[in-house]
Amino acid sequence: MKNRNFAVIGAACGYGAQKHGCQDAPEVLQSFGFLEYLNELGITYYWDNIIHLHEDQYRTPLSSVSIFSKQLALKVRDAKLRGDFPIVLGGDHSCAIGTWSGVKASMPKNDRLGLLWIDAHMDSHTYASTPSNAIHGMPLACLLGHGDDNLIHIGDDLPKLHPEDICLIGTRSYEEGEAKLLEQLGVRVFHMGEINHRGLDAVWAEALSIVQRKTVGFGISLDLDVLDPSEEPGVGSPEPGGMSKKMLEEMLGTLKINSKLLALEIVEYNPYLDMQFVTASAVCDLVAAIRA
Ligand SMILES: [Mn+2]
Repeated sequence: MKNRNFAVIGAACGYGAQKHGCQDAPEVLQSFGFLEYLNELGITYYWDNIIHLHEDQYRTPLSSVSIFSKQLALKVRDAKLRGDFPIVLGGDHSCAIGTWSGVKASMPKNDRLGLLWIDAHMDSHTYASTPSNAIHGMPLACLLGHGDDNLIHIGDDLPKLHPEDICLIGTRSYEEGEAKLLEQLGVRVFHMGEINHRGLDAVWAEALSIVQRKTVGFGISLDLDVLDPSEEPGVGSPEPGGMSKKMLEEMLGTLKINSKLLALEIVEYNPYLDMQFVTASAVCDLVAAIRA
């Protein structure tokens, strides 16, 4: 990836979460020195204004996420069309709707997009199954074409992802309704238990083959809550029993020679729950791992 510019896109989105905080993540990461860190690594990047809605655009979480997703999708699409490598800094995970709709919009219609969904949760609810109505619990279902009309037609009317082109890694907390949807669709879920049993490298190899089998390339949607909260406190919805940052860094490091990686998003950083910026540093380290 050495010759590609990074397009760093801050997505100040908190409309999808119940807890306050993730919307300030891009600004805090910027002040923390994320861009200086890219400089130190010798990465050339393009930094755009952080996307956030104006107060008068806010009506309901649903309308806000919908408007936000359209704006984010356009930015991501344009970055791809320039030939840059988009790195989206969330935001709560509802920003995934915009990120991957944007990547898809940059591709020829029949080209398929793979996606690694690295997350403690499934994020595959619809309004019919959600216990909380929080949209950050729905983005993966939306990208598969299941969900509210205002969220599944960003860019065009087609589902952005095929169930057989994606997989979930690190899952350990979910509700029945979303698990059922993924099962019906035939989506491969690598639960944390399977990772502990087989080892992350074995699971990683299988996951990479799934997302590349019928696609032209794949993206990574990385929810920081996949990491163990004892190590990384600064996340929106912490769940015990996660993977170590070191393990994940090693796996991301295997992607350095992989030109099929189309975009990366890192979401659910909650600066108000972070301690001494340890999770902010983790964001930098995880980006560096891919580039190294
Ligand atoms: Mn998530």
